[in-house]
Amino acid sequence: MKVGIVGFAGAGKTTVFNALTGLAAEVGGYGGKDRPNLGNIKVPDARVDKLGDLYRTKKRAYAEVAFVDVAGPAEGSSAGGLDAKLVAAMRDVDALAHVVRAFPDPLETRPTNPAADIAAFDAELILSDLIQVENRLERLKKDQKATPRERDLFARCKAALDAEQPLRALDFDDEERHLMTGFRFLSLKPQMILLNVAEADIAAGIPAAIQKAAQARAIPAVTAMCGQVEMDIAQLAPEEQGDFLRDLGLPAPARDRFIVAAYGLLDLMSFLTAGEDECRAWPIQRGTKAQRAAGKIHSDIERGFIRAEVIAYDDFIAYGSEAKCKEAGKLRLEGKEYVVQDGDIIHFRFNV
Ligand SMILES: Nc1nc2c(ncn2[C@@H]2O[C@H](COP(=O)(O)OP(=O)(O)O)[C@@H](O)[C@H]2O)c(=O)[nH]1
Ligand SMILES: [Mg+2]
Repeated sequence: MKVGIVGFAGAGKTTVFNALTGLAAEVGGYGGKDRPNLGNIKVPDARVDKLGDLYRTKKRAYAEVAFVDVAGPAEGSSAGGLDAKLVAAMRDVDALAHVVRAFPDPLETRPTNPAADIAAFDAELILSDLIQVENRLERLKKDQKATPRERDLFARCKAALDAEQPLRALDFDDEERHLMTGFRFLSLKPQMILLNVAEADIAAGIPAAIQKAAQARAIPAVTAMCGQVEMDIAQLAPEEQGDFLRDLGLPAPARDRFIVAAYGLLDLMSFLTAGEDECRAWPIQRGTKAQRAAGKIHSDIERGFIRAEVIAYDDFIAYGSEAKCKEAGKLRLEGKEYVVQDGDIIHFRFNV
């Protein structure tokens, strides 16, 4: 699962990527760079920390999200538009984190207008999808084997795109989604907005107009950060970060909030394993059943699955230990069809 850090040139994508990863990819690279920056980022999870403290173990493992900073448009492409290569690269990711510039352009070539950029970016995605949908409809017209269902589906897509509506705003059933998977439509991908604000606006919150613009486009999450400041924080030694944040009046780096939001955007959640040797968060797709979830840990556990012993995280914290949860009847035995919930602490029983 991969989140693409996308947006117009100069919006601060690479800066944000550096802030997330603590790496130092070249910022302001407007031309010549073909290879995307790639990084795996740990999803902060206070539950893992708390369990680690209770079990007195230093070994803690977090879920991870892969982020890719798609290479910037080649030199000479217009400052506003999206480069074709960039559009193609976006097909490859599972969700889009759209970095929107809300700080003054250092080159002063373009005005700062985040609401307009949100719409303009979506218009590019919609146009790219529309071309594909129209091609598909043409072919379906000639294809004797095409079903009315499929024709209707793509006609419905075309009507929405013609009306400048992203596909993510429509409802599709499983069969329809299946018919569409090969296309990897850009406007169907879950999208969130990362408003890249000036240092002076760090504490200001998200303007209502931006919040509204996002909602109108079926974009569920907006987070704000100052990419530049976050990048500086990420490049400090951990023990220096606290002082720096205090000076800025920030409770925590904004990147944590952003990573957690991106994790949700991928429709991921975590179940937990806890013990003296390790406390760990395991990422699974929402709706995953117990036997499949077991396979995340090891294929042997999935194959030999007998049952899952489950304690909800909140119960564990309320009662303080596994033994006390058992006494209170808070340890549940679940079968392979059980749909795992976020924060379930699970011990799998299995045959070898
Ligand atoms: N003032 C300010 N400048 C920024 C911020 N984020 C990025 N920049 C500057 O904007 C320019 C483009 O940033 P970059 O990350 O390369 O943008 P990209 O083209 O989207 O990858 C660089 O000169 C950055 O230093 C920010 O939060 N505040
Ligand atoms: Mg860049």
